[in-house]
Amino acid sequence: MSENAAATPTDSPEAVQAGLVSSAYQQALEVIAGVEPRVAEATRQELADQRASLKLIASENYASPAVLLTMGTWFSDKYAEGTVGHRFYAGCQNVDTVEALAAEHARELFGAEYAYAQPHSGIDANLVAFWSILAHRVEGPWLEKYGAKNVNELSEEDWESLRHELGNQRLLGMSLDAGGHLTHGFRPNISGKMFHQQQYGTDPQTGLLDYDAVRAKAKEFRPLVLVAGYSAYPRRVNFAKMREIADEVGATLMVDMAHFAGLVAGKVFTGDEDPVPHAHVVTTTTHKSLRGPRGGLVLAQEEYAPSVDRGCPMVLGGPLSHVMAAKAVALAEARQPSFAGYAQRIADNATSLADGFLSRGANLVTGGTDNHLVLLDVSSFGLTGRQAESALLDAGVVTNRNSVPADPNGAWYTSGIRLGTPALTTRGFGHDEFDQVAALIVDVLKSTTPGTTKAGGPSKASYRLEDGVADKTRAASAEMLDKHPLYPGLELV
Ligand code: DSN
Repeated sequence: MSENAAATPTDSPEAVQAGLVSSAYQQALEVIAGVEPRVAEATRQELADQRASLKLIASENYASPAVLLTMGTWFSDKYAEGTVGHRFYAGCQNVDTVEALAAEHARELFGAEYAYAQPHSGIDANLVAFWSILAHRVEGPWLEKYGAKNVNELSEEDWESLRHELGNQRLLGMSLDAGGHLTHGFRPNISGKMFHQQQYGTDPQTGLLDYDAVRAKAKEFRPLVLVAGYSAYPRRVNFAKMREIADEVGATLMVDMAHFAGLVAGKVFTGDEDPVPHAHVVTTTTHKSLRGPRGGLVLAQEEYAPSVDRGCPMVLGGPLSHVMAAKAVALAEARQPSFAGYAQRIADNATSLADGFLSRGANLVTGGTDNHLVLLDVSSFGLTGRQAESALLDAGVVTNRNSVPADPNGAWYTSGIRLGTPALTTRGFGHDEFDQVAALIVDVLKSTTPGTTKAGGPSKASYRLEDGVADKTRAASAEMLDKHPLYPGLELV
């Protein structure tokens, strides 16, 4: 993906491949336009927009044409509830092939004992994980006590007691404003409703995880599930320590590695920083740093495999076979030796981005990064996250606003901007370009002033960006983006 099209001879394998991809999409868009031209037009425009902007959303990436094309097939039309070789529908032999391949690649790539490729998304993967932990730890022993093979064999009275027991378990996860995810026990999410939940945060001075504080909280709360993982914490986690804590309190350790799965796959995170050998259950999405299709995945240690396998019908319906096929393709790509280099560049580029901010006087939560993301505290610019996000978007820089720890502006306006390097690294941006990206962002934020409300008070949403700054930023970005084209050689007429 990072190859520069300008340097590619027309008969090279890359150019031939780009010609095939161009022709595939050209023809597909013509077929679509024959039915609903506005969808074809929006699809073309989306490519143009993505090509023309600096995509810094930490959870986004650009999947390869092979992955994207795999999603647009007749596998979409097939129902296949069940598991490989054990389906509730006839005619699933080809779905079996792609699901088994996705699971095999996932096991090999991550060194996992078991892989389940059916979850449609990250929240689905987490729901499968939660319910499989409940099934393994609570329902299983309960059935054994009553000598029942499954819940249908329980009396109404025992079933009622079991339902109460299942709904009476405790979960400890990282709080949203410290960088955790809303599926890790946040009250408005189902995870915060189905469990009694408590949250651990980060050290108020350093912004870093304090393992002693997590341990103390776990000892006091004694959760069934300890969740580690994050979506806005710019640092690595010691999963060996998290497992020690889980073991001390008899909890199951579940790690959500959705954001950093690519760094695990590329062996940037190894040893204590690799969650797979330490966690009982690991979940991920496949479309972030892993560069696959939009979907989820569960990895588990063998003892949890039978309950994970019951993801359907436990919380899932029919699997998205076309997406499982694309997961198999993406995971095969991630097993190529070149993926490790890509993953390392993601981390190196994040360091360069962070250094670019720090050298220009900006404040970063935790003072830097050692993963794929940076959390910029924009309050020193006199802005909310919402104002900063909007001004940057005007200038063609796509980010998302994000809470910082103990955020005075709450989760809607926020005081932070989250920036990630996976997408632009896919395009081939390197050290100097990420430094320049930091310079452009600081320039936009310094040129933005908060607006006022209708009543004349300070607004958290409106803002004014000095004239000319958006155009200047777009022009500087275009120079870099043109050097690193998205889908080099893909041309639509
Ligand atoms: N929406 C994803 C993110 O941006 O981190 C996680 O759900």
